[in-house]
Amino acid sequence: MPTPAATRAPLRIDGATLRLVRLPLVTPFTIATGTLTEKVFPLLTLRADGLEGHAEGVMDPLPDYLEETVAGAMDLLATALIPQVLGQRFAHPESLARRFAPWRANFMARATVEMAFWDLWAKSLDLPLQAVLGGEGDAVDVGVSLGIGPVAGTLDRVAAHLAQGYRRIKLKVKPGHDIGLLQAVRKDFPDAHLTVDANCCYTLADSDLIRRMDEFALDYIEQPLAWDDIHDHATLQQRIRTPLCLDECIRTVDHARKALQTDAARVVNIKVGRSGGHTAARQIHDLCQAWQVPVWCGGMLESGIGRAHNIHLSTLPNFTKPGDTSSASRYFSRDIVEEKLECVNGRMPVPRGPGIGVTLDLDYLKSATLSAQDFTV
Ligand code: OSB
Ligand code: MG
Repeated sequence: MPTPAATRAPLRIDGATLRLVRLPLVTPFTIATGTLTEKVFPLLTLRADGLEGHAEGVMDPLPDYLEETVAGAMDLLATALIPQVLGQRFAHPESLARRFAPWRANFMARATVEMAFWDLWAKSLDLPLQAVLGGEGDAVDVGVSLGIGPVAGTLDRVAAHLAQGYRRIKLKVKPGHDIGLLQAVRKDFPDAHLTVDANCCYTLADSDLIRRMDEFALDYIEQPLAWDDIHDHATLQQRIRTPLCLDECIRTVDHARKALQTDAARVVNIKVGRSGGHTAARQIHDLCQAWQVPVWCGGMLESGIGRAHNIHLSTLPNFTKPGDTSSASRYFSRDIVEEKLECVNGRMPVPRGPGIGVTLDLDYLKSATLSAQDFTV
């Protein structure tokens, strides 16, 4: 529910800009399904009353994380989602999200519009996004997600990030790059908070192998099985001691409810950009809190715009495990926002100011923009 202070006369969306942006990654990022060397994403700006709200889409160019793609989302945004809200008045972001209710799935594309409106709406109230979401605090605990690479190099990266104060290390795994990696890392770092993320690359036929991960005292195992299979995760949880954490499987509040009811997730990774936006992300957060299931905020290698959204969301009370929102400089040599989003001793400061608290670096954004389309009423 909106807090009493967070109400206002309806805002009319009187313009929008949809850009396709490309940023090179400092180092390639490899997960079980493939390697990213650059980040290509839709960046949406919504306008009202002389204010602007921003958000980015978290889909990949290929449907290798979930089914959405950058090209598909750009088309859906331009032909359906943006026209559905342009010229319309909304008193609250929840009423905007309802405009998309008749349509199926496409939660990342929907989230792009919904999150841009949350930023705009918070700015219209002159409040930080965290305040209108119901979060508090100046900084959030974070860890890092380390992509797949040679074991020796991974050991060096684990050491370097622990030395920087990161609160947990998440290792990407895949068949053939799992037990041996864990043996090496656990031997050198006996006390580190360690997790693994399989990005859906195992099946129930690998239950014995996954059970061997119990001996490494992992905080949790993230998304070992198929992206759409809560049921099989529930079966797997009966066979292992380590808590399961779901990522890809949780795209709606209903998915979260089913996972909790079947004991398929004892931890939940909430990604606002994967779940239709802040309204649904907060509902998933609240539901997990009621079940006493801890959550943490995942990431999708976002630019400063998506990163700032993630940080604000992470200030809600049930985000009790370190998230993936690490320093922007780990991903990009230059970001499209003016502010530096850098961790201090494993804590990411919350950007100050209204809305998401970051501003576009328009010069650099221009050079990183592949296409731009303006929408007016
Ligand atoms: O599964 O969490 C994931 C990156 C791309 C696609 C999927 C995932 C990830 C990460 C990186 O783990 C998180 C981040 O540092 O932004
Ligand atoms: Mg994941």
